[in-house]
Amino acid sequence: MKDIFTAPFVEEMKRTTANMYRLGWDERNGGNISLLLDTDEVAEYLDLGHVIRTIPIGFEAKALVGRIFIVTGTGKYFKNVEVDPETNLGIIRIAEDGCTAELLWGYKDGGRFTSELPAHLMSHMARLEVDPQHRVVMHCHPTHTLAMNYVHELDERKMTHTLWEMCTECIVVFPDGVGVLPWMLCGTNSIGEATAAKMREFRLVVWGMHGIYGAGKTMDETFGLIETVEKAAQIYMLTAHLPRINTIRDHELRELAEFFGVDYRKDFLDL
Ligand code: 2HA
Ligand code: ZN
Repeated sequence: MKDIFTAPFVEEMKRTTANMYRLGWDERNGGNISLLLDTDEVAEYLDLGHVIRTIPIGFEAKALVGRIFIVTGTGKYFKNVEVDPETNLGIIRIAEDGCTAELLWGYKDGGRFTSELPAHLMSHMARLEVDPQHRVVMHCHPTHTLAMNYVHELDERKMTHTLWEMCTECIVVFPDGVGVLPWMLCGTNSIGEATAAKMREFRLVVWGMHGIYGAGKTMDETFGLIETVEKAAQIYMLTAHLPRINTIRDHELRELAEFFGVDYRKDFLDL
């Protein structure tokens, strides 16, 4: 059996949480990540017959039975994952009943997965239906994206359009746009269901006045999506109070999308 502390997926969780913390996206216990793992790969590191304990997940995730995830812990700080992954992360398998998580590793202090597990698992189910290669769900509180929520309409067409205008690469990176939810109580099945409904259409979902969710095939893709939105939101916040003299026009956004061959939300442009 290989040493779990050297597993690429543990390394990736450590590296990503550290990056997000240093970017200021995950203050205190803010943010959470779940990564769908390959069962055969996990078997190289863990005895899959050994369940440490079981934890109820609070809803039924039938479509994920048998699937294994590495997930950040509730109340845990991203800044601490790097130094103590076994306390701050856990590897769980969705049990046969679809309602229980079997802990295979981690949450060493008796902890459990993020309170946002409903939003994560429901988003995984939604994304896997539209993209079998999907693997990652990531949530955080990026500063400028959050600031933008207070001064920009929480409308997905308008917000996507504004973000696309802020950096040339935006429409190429997230041609599917950004879904937007109003402020909702977090940690609930309801916000999970609302997030998953948006995830059928978008890989990015803004939680009004809270933060953002990203989904992707890899950690880099997902991180890159959020990073690009955050950069655009930063440009917006640096310029929103100034007279706008120049902008990228809608016909130029279309030109970009067509040149790079991306399937973009044509209904989000005024052409
Ligand atoms: O886990 O970010 O939304 C802390 C949060 C809740
Ligand atoms: Zn949050």
